[in-house]
Amino acid sequence: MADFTLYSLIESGNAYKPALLLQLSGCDWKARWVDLFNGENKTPEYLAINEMGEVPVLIDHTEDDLAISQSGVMLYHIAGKTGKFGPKTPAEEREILRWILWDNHKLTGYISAFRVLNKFMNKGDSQEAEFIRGRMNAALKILNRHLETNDWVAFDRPTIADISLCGYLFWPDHFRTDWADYPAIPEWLDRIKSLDNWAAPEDLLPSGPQAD
Ligand SMILES: N[C@@H](CCC(=O)N[C@@H](CS)C(=O)NCC(=O)O)C(=O)O
Repeated sequence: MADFTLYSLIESGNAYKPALLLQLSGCDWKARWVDLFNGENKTPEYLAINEMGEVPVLIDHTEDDLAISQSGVMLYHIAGKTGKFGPKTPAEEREILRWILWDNHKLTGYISAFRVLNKFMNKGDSQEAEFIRGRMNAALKILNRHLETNDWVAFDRPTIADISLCGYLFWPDHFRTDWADYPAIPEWLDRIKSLDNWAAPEDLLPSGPQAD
């Protein structure tokens, strides 16, 4: 049996975050597809492993099938076990957490909301979409400005902060963004892509049920 199972699906950038860390860290893991679009994440069976009804969920089989929700917590958990891409001091822990919280709220939060309206609901031109898009653009501007003078988001090395923030960014067309407007972001994404063992979301996440 693999060490980890990641409940996930290809459409989820939040699932890509732990999947990418598992991949970059050389972990032994497998994906378990979740039928999110038909509401599997709201079934009693699913709520029993994550009361929040969200994807992803990480099961750590090396710790009595410990179930972890929230991608940021998974990133800390995996990095803590492998010793890779995590903080080395309490001050580093604070700095990385600062970016992961900002990502969940301001970057991924607004990108994923706009992307749902734009790509999956055909409502990309609605008033609510315009409001969310404005918040998304403000967050992209902040990230771009930070990356103009920093190769990596925190410190001088790649960390789980980079892995969290890049979760949706390999799909700019899904949220109507032209990287020409934020030129430091694609340069940073290229640095992430050049990490050993990097793989695209499509190569890591499932698009349907798989054989065991
Ligand atoms: N902050 C959470 C966000 C998880 C999230 O919103 N997942 C989406 C899929 S990418 C989801 O499950 N949406 C369905 C729902 O919330 O009901 C994380 O980082 O894990």
